Amino acid sequence: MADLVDLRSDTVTRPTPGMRRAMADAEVGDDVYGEDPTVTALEERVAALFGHEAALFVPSGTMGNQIGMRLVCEPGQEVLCDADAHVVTYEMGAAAAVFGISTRTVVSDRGLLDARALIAQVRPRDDWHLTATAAIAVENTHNRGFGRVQPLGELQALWEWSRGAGVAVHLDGARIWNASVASGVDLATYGRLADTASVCFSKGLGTPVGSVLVSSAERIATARLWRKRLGGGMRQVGVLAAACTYALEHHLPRLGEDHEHARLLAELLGVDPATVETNMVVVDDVAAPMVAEAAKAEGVLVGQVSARRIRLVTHLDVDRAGIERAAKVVGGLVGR
Ligand code: TLP
Repeated sequence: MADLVDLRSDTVTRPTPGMRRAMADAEVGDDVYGEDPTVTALEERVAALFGHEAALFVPSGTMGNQIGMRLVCEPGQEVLCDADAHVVTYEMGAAAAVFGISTRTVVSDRGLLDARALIAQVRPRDDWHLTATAAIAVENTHNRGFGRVQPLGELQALWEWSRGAGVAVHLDGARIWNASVASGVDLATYGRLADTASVCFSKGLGTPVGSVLVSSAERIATARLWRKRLGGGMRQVGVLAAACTYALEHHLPRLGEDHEHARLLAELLGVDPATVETNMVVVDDVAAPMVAEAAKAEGVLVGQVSARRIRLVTHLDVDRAGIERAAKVVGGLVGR
């Protein structure tokens, strides 16, 4: 059988030979002592890219999100977000389980940020009865929203309102790179519309691990304590930071290819192209477990989002031939 085409997620990529060499060559030190030069350089670079003062290298997007939210929300206060947000869907209830943070959700149209709808739900800090809304979490691109890019106008409207209201904005930017490539909006513009932002290298950028949390210098100093407390203090971790630096230089510039592949896949599967803004293709009204199993038997892996929905995510380990093969296999199974 030809090589497996794994479209379950863009997290499944393996480090390329060039990335492995960069990892092997990395200068390292003990990062808990703040002595790993490769980590420090990455943190400085990412902070600058997103227009923030400081950054912290963390093991995962989940840790970046959860510490990011904790920096702007006290136990007993709430974070408001949309009902399909990763932070409340796929992070194992961490905000409540780990930090005592309450979350409240607003139903959205496939993840689309609606600043007014969120603002309308915000609860004040000075009421004796209510759980105060300390922060709003935004996801860009939106995972369960089929990789949708959030409209810049909505992000700006939320940010401008939040300054007067004293409510913080956290950005789950696991795939902010895809948003930037698709929209042409630069990373710093997105970064400046958030108090805290978590960005991932282990999705479209293809590293084996690694996320970075950006914010003010003061908040990042606190984030460093939280990371250690959670067991996320890492030692000679420049080997991983080097993979991230490599990815910024070699994989970020090619990310548009993944979007082209997603569009091609959608076209071949007869999926509405309007639903494909970045690197995800979602097919609805299918018997997801059956399709996933039968596709696997033919060497194509797809993600099951629900009983009736599959997700196919393009990434750096899948080329055009792989996309065509996947389309043939999956198209045959879903009758499109
Ligand atoms: N998403 C994963 C799964 O958890 C669903 C995937 O395969 O898409 N924010 C967003 C928007 C994400 O999509 C993810 C990962 C994360 C955060 C968490 O990143 P990790 O897995 O590094 O904790």
